[in-house]
Amino acid sequence: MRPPGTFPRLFGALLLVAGAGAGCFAGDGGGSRQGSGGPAPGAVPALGRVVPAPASVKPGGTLYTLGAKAAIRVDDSPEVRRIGEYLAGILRPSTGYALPVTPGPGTDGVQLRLRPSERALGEEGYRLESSAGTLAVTAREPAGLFHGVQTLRQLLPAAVERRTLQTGPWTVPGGTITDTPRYAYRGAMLDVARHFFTVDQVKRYIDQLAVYKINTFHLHLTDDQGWRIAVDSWPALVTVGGSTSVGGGPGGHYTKAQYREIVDHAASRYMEVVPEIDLPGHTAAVLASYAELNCDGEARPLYTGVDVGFSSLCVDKPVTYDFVDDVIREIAAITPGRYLHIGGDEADSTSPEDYAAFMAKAQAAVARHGKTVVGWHQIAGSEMAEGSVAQYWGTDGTEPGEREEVAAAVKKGARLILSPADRAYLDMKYDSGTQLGLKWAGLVGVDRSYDWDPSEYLADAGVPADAVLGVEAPLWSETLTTSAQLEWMAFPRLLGVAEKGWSGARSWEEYRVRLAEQGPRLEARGVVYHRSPKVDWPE
Ligand code: TNX
Repeated sequence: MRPPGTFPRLFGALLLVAGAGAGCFAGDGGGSRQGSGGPAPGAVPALGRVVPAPASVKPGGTLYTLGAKAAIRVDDSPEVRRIGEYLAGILRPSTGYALPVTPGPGTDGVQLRLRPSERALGEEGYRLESSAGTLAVTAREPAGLFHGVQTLRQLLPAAVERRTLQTGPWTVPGGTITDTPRYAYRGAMLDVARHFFTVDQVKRYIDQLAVYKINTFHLHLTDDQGWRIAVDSWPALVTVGGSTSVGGGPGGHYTKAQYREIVDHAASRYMEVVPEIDLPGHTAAVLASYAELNCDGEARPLYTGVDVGFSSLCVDKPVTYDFVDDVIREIAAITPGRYLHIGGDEADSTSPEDYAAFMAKAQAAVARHGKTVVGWHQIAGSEMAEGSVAQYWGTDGTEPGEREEVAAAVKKGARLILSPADRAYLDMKYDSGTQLGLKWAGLVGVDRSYDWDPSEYLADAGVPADAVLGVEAPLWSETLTTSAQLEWMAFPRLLGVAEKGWSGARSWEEYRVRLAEQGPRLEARGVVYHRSPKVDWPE
């Protein structure tokens, strides 16, 4: 474990890279180079230097320059106006321009418009057209406009991301981007159970995920070391179960109002929240809070270590299912999203028979309260309802039998989220010198975390590409206590997983060119990141 307070000294050095990206897009509208779909490494056109890579990039024509008199012209609807204000909020401090958000006609400035007839853009796609005088983002749905705005901010000089007045010119390369996602589910998970993170810390993380078109935020709300969400019918879950964390430090929990605040903030970034209540293992905090939930009727002590697999709810007791139903009902009631995650991993002290019996009842409770089940892939060891979702977190070393169990569930109608631990786990150490994080799934450098293809990943076990709903990058917090630490582990690997989700498979050699340009942008937004030696970061 990392001794408290030892944090990579890199951060000071990072602050020196100010504004390095400014101007690097200027002047390159030249139409001769090819778009996406396989440009030679290093030859990515300026219009395509975006993460995740857009589906189609057609450079050409004159670049757009955002001028002091520009307006943000929006459709006359509250939602498009709100997206316009969000964009203005990004651009005003650094440009110093007024950038009024105005409904109504006009062909100059930045235009944000919904066109329901543009069926090909789907629920999340957009088109961005850049030329002298006008920059237009068109989408069929508001989520698409929001994603188009994320592309736009990446096409402006990196200094635009600063919160203080900067020098332009504020140019966007000329041409057209037409972009839709490869996968519908593009997730990131945060473990607030091992260490607790405040609402503001969670919002900050959500804001950074949004830049890379992540659309699902999975909150791991309960584990052995802490229960982090208030449940009215079982109040000791937070007063006792939420009172501490790994290492015995302070605990914390969200009230229902605070949870709603997170959900609302995520929704404003077009992200759906998936709450996770981890069952029947990872429940030491529950067993410490309520004596009657233990088979022998005696409360267990609170747990502040980092072992896994030792706790289990009492599968034979009727009160266990009152508890499960109450918790799922209350959490479902404050969750507008489709999914409720019931964990199911590492239930090593529950017998396979008990596990299957328990999971059948827990899944029925989720259905009763109107949600779709997500579970870690061990849930495939129980009967899964058609349409429910298994989250695969195996590695290259996972036994074929375990993969085949997942494939069998898929054949019966389950769908998959891929979070292979030796690629997508943001808590794995980057290299042998990394002080933070764990290494049970190996060292996961930035290149390794990028080097996989979700559609092929479980093909040899018999999982067809169309069973894959998408990808997710989990961030477990056994060793992480501050936002700076979370960010250093997540960035830049999160970008690669986001790109797997949005763009599908692409080559590392091409990606690393685009990734390098994100360094100054992360830095300008004040995000701490790991300057992996595998990337030629601009200085
Ligand atoms: C495995 S992934 C776990 C977590 C740990 C994580 C650490 C999963 C479903 N279970 O309990 O926090 O490894 O990397």
